Amino acid sequence: MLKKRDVVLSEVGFVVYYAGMENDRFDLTGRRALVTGGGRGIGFAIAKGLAEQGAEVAIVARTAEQLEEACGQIEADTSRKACSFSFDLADIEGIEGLFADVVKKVGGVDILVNCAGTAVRGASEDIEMADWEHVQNVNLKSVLVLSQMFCRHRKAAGGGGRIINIGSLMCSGARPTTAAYAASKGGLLALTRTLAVEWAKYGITINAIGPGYIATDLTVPLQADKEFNKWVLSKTPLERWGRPEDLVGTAVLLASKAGEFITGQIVYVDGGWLALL
Ligand code: GCO
Repeated sequence: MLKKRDVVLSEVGFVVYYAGMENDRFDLTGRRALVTGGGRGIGFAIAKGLAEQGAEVAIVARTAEQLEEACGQIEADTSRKACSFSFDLADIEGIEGLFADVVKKVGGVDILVNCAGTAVRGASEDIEMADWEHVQNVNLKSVLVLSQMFCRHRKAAGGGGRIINIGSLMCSGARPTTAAYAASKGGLLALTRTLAVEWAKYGITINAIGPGYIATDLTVPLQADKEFNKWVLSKTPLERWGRPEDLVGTAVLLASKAGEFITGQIVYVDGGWLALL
């Protein structure tokens, strides 16, 4: 198929410009994406995927070395600018300053991907309050505070914008020993829907992606557990653990013009898990 503005020399040597048959539905050129948890795993894959579609990306993670490497790889693979901010999203008070730093460095933010997350697993009757608070702060409270910063920024910029929250199968189901994580992800879906219906008037869409069991650092202990691994594969019709890259297409859809009429939704990328009886 002819690429956009292909220059084709006709037989008589005239240069003929063809109006592009392509369209810009998924083009993110000129957009600036802030991705939390962007140093590795799902966040890194999504940050790179948005950059592949033309976006400039700012990634946030706790460890500076991880960020250096991630930015270098994104810039090398996509020729798009990537910058990094070492920050722990458990530091709720510091989020306003983080967002201001990102806007100062990148010039603005059009897409916010809330991917940073943590989990504490154990018997619910033994949950320590400090662990509960930490999981709620990172997985839910930080998302609200960052989204508030984003909304005010977008309103001042004249409106528009995309928020993509990384949820979980636990937005709609549960397994024993993950109460803090499941509660945070259930709350994340409710927050996604509330902000979607409230901020639609600002032209901001807010959606969630619900990953199935994805092979990342967060699930290494689970992948290594033979019984757990067997259970995951028995519940996944596509019979494999997901890869972070499996989520990129959905993130691009929700961030781009192609997804402009989608808001308040959760798209499960779960290998068929939730479809299975
Ligand atoms: C767990 C896992 C899950 C996955 C994912 C599934 O402890 O069962 O961490 O929570 O990470 O959220 O969608």
